[in-house]
Amino acid sequence: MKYVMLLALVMCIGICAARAAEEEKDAGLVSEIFGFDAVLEDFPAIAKDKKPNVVKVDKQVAFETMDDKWPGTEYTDHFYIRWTGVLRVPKDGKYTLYTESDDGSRVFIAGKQVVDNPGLHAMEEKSGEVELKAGDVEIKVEFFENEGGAGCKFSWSAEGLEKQLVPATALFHKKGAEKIETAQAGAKTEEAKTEAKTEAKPEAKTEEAKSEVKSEAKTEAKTEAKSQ
Ligand SMILES: [Ca+2]
Ligand SMILES: [Ca+2]
Repeated sequence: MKYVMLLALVMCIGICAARAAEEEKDAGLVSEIFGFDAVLEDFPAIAKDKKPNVVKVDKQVAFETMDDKWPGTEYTDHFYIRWTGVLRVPKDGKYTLYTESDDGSRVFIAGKQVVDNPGLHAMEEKSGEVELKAGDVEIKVEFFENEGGAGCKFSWSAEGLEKQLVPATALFHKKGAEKIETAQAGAKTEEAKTEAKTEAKPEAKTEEAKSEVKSEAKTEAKTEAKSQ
């Protein structure tokens, strides 16, 4: 009897833990975008402490090639994007992952490269195979745009799973992972370019940005207080 109760307790803890783990994730991958002021002909080496220029969450990586500004940014050319989060795998099996991109892209699963689609080109597809277990696995999709059109699409297929864009129901990120400080909160691209050249200053700028935010918040608070 004691054994049965203990078993039930262990199972309950297991289920609760699994639920908690699921609840700690939000939909979409975190998209960190880095702008460059020169040609970008390959994946750039990004220093660990380098702050992205723009951070957002994308439900899917499903961008047809475009000449316009990349959604949510001022960038048309010379930028790099890193999408990170987890891929929710429906069942155990061998999966084929694909990127179709303009220009280069690649995919890492649990730190291991699965798709290699380098170089400068119009929309071009490359794929790689990987054995996956049902559940969440760490994923990183990288993409860079030099000039001309820019697009990136991430798809998958497996036995019983027809090739398709990886759906929003399979892409998540750890709650709060999107709260990444950007290189210049709200600064315009031109300013960003100047700043990038004088790399010593970003900290000072950030402090300024913070105090601006604070004073704005105060003004708002006052206005609200008055209206009440
Ligand atoms: Ca472009
Ligand atoms: Ca291009």
